Amino acid sequence: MLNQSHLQHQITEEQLHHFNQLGYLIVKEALPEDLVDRLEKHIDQIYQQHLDSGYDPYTKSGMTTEKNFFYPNFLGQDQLFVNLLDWYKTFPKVWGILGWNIYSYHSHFIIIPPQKSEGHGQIKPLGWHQDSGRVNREMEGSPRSRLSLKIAYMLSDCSEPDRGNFCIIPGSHLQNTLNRPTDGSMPEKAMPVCCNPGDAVFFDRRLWHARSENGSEIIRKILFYGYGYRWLRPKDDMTIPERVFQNNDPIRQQLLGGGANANGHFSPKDEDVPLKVWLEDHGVTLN
Ligand SMILES: O=C(O)CCC(=O)C(=O)O
Repeated sequence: MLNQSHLQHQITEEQLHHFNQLGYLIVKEALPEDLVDRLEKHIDQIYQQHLDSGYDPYTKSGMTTEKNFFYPNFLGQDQLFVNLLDWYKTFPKVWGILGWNIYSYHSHFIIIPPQKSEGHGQIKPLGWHQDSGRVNREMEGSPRSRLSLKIAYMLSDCSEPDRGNFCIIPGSHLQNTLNRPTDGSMPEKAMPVCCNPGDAVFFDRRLWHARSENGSEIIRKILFYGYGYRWLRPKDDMTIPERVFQNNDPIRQQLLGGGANANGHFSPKDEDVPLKVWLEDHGVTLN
């Protein structure tokens, strides 16, 4: 439920400038320690179930020897995950960047256990990419349009490099292509994001980013929440149980993909976008 705390955590001019110029923004201590612990327990349980069954939900086959774990579409798994959709320290910055005609089109979490293989430490190219797959081929323009962003919530300690850090190239969201060194080393200006548990990293979908190897003893855990415009198709199957959907207020229902009809994704009426109504009622005017 949105309240005064949300209004106090709206994006500042300086933060917006940072995000627009560099394609990312770090919000320190976005989540309190006890919430990080609870979230971590929940994803650990899901991970353990898959370790026990040996099934990898991403590849839809067996787990790899590294036991890396990419778990998409997790919102409907627990109310705790839904609660983060409109978290007071982060969500106001989402509406400050994208506006009010938005929802969560995609969520996933990624766990990377310490890598024990002999190959660790050798230079291997990272999987640098922009989000949204074919959009980056089929959409015209340079730079292409932003369309969406993600928030990465750190659940494990990534305050030093080599802990499976999320890696980015600041400012690269404005370039459609990336020069990758042929020897596999990091592209120019690439850097690991070093953050503590509870920190949140916002990033523009166009920002070139990659996950890196985990040479530490710490299991790397990050939750990713994607937000995009309501006319953007979901990337997830959006298997939100009806019970979970109904148990949430209209703004969360909007964020879970609710709306009166298809046309309302493009030309929303107030009933499609309770977030807009709430913002207007509280004196926040956005385009
Ligand atoms: O796990 C990571 O650090 C990278 C995640 C990623 O590439 C993505 O969310 O698109």
